[in-house]
Amino acid sequence: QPDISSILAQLGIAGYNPSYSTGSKWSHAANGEHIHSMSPVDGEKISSVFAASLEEYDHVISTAQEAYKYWNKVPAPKRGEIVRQFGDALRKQKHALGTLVSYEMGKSLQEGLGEVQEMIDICDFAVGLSRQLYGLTMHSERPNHRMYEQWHPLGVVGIISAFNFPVAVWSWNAALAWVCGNVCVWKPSEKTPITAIACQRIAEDVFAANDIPEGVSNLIIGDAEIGKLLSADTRVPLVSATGSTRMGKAVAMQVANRLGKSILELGGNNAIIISKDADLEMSLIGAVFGAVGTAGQRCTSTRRLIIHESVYETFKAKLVKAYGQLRIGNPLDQNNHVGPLIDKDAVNAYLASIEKCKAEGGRFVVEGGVLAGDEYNSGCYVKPCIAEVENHYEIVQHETFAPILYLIKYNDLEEAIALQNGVPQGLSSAIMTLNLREAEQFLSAQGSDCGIANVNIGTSGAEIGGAFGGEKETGGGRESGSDAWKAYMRRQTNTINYSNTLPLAQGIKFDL
Ligand code: UN1
Repeated sequence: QPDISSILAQLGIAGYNPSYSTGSKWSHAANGEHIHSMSPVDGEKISSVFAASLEEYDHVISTAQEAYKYWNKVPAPKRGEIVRQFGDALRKQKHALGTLVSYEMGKSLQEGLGEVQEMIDICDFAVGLSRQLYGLTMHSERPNHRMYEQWHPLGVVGIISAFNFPVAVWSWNAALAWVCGNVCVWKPSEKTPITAIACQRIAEDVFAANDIPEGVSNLIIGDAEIGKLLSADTRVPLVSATGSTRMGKAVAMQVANRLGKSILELGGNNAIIISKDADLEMSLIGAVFGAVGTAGQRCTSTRRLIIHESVYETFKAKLVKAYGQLRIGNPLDQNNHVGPLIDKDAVNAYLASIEKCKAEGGRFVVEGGVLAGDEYNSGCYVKPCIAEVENHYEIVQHETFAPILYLIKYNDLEEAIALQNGVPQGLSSAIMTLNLREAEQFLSAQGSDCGIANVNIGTSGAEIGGAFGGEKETGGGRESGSDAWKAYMRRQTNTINYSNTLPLAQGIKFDL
């Protein structure tokens, strides 16, 4: 077991039990409700924090608004320089933070470190971006006129993140939002507040070292109530939310009600099509990692395999064999493949899904179950399982955040694509094939309807350079790379007349 108290000390958060932070000041609420962070690894309490009160929430937002007045005047490349320093600070703390992510969330140490690497990568991306917030120039139809567009920051950006990527998803939003000139208010999952505190500490030291006033990076602890406040608050022009479709719909409706902007990154129900022309060894690694990695708790986790009937039995046998070799246990032990689920509620949801699947006619070829014994004391360790199902089962249409993999048989590619698209969610998708025609058909407009479509790669493990997000019930938002930054800014079209007359557009005459 890692020495968690020395890790908390190294991260500078030993004895921190806040309800919020605006940067330099950490509030230790006297009367807020306690939130205990329990590790799913061993069931031990890591530390406690407090839910922020309404007054504290208001204080955070007004501090952020004040900071915005300063921050939007800092030139973008200078903002990028500060984000560069933040990335460097993360490099120094990569091991400590990655270990804490693994211990608080339960993902493998490799994945915890990988998550911090994603944070570093997005900082590098944002630094470059800080000199590339480009607008277009257009030719005006009027003589001696110039037309162009520029991008301005929005103001206070609310970030609601989920437990499964407790630090990386915040950084995708925050690093871009900062270089764009916004200030951020982060509400992390109440299941993983300690890693959030660690990130905020790292960020605030960097801002302070650059004499930036408090309020550019803000953290607020709480449950769905804080999410509701952010969603309804006209002082928060953009809310970026990651989590369940149910949560996202609530956020979307609140934000839309005031015509605010939102970026939604919600549930996935990701499938890999395994074609008759697939490299089955490669497919096996992609499928198993996608299904059991992070104990099936990624939005991009592989939930369904749509397998060609000619390779179905062979591939099923390979899967069953591979699942037999999986080592489940402490995620900090690098010999293990699969760690725990986040908490006992998640275990119950997993068990309920298995029951529902059986009731609908699903046949389990690898049985699930909760593990018992010393090593599994937290009660959160479950067996990854596999069921043969029909795509239309209600449970198959639903995202269960657990390592339950569904197998579906197909015989022609159009049918496979229809099955892959035949769910309410639209995040990630993949085809395993060495056949160019199949690959291109899958990527065409008649192919996958998801935000992410891969060939000969699984559904999870996206790089930060691409835009990340999906369609339909996944929410439609895009975060991270490509031009996702535009969602954090407002576009302004500017037309300038340098003639000595006032010609009107469309040739309209208006003489006085
Ligand atoms: C998520 O599960 O919310 O593609 C994000 C991946 C990661 C991000 C997942 N880079 O699996």
